[in-house]
Amino acid sequence: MNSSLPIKLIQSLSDLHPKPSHIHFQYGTAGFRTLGSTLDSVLFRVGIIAALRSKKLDGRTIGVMVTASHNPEPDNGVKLVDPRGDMLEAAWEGHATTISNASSSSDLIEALESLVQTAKIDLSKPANVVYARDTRPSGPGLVSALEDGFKAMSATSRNAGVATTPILHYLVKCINTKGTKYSYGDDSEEGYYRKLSTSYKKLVAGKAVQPPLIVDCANGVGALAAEQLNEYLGDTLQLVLENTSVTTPGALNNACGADYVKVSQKLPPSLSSVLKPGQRACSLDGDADRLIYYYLDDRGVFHLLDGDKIAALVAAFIVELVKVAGLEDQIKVGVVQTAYANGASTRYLQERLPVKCVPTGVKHLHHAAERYNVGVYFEANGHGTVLFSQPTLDKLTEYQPSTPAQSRAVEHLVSLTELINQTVGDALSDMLLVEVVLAHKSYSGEEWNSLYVDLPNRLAKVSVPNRNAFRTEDAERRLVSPPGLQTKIDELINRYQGGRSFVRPSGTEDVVRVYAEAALRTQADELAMRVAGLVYDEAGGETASRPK
Ligand code: G16
Repeated sequence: MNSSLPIKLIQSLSDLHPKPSHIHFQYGTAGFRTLGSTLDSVLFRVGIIAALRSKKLDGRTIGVMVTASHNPEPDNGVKLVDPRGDMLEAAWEGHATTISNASSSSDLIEALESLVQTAKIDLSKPANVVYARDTRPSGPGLVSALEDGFKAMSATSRNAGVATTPILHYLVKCINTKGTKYSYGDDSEEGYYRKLSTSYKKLVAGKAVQPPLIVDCANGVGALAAEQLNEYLGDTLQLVLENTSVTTPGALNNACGADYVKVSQKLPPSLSSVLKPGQRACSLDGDADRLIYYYLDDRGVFHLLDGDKIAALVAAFIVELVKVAGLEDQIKVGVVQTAYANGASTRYLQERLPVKCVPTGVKHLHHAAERYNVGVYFEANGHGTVLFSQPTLDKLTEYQPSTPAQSRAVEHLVSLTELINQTVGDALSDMLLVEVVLAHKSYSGEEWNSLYVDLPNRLAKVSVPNRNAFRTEDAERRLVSPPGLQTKIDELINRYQGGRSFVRPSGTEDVVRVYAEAALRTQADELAMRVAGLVYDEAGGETASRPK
């Protein structure tokens, strides 16, 4: 067996994928993400890194997802998935950044040799990877660069084709748990649809069938998956799929999808003639890992049911089931949010449950949620899931209920553990979860929305020459750099009743993000624009774009 890097092979393949000299790549909030046309060398190198990560973990299968999720269509990206189906270990994000920036093939080999040494990788171990891509036009070309990376390391690879990000995470976990007592499911797309639809049917058995649900698929890969899921659901839930044009150039995430709805706080224009007052609708994002619900009231006014509202709905439902099951002393539920969580949601949840605030990025929320018996995590943008710890799963299987009501509640909890994609936020799994709770509570969108009243809020973004000049602390709620800017922001906040605002660099787009909320809509808008103005001035005016 070979115990050194195949230098000649790497060198010759790497020469086919030169790094553009003017770009610095960074493994950010959700992997590498930038203009698809610049990512060829990154994909090749990620292929090698995935193989090395697998070797480091004794040949366990690593996932690679080629997607830029909510970003505009010309962007693309790539992220690595660890064997449990969760995000790449943080230390390796640094390795990935270093390796992606090696300027020549020989520098690349030097960087790889250094990683092999520092991470103590036994190169004689096998390398196994599974990969997928979303529907972006740049996807096929980038995938072939990725495959060259696998080839350079003689990795065994499985192509999962065009799939949603959560399906890829699901496959990774299934492959790595296959044949063990922790088997997560059948490692196929069909296995995924079967697992979700079977548990959904169990959970809604005996409940009135919900009226059809309108699903805005963002013209992305979620359209293909939702179509499949619709068939498995049969007449237990009818999904009316909209924005399903996966091959129309420029359509992806354009004036539709979860990010559009959340940021603009309005209906995708394409739904205006489709959605009737009182009807439920939801939007997925470009790779179907985020979900936002909404409805129009009797007067046709739009109401948003975002990730915070999903967290409140779901957490309350699980707490109630745990209580009915007679397990409230043994199973503790906690919630994880980020600074973007609406202040009203945080207050609502804190009155009922432990709540933790962490920096943006599913990886941060996921790790914090793992510390609870049941950890409910959702970003306000609709990205999230629920994690049941292994001891909790064991407890649910071993528990001997003493009444029929307890028994039913435990069965429901067990079915929820099957319905929820516990590897990562999953729009389709989360959608079924929401539908289960609505069916059980007989809630309309309006009743769900009335759990608490959102504080008016506004998101804005400012393009700046160097977003890394903006550094934060306290779970991104305060800026430490540029010096003095936080003091100016604080002074502004103090002028607005119920004012809260923060500024942070995006990890997925080349912008600085601004969030603001206040007691009144006009004030939230004004505060956001004024804070964005401060960022714009600080960044040097001329080279920054006007806040949007
Ligand atoms: C990704 C991350 C999310 C994050 C979002 C925005 O979502 O997975 O956790 O909230 O980017 O991040 P940022 O504000 O740093 O740009 P997605 O759906 O685009 O993969």
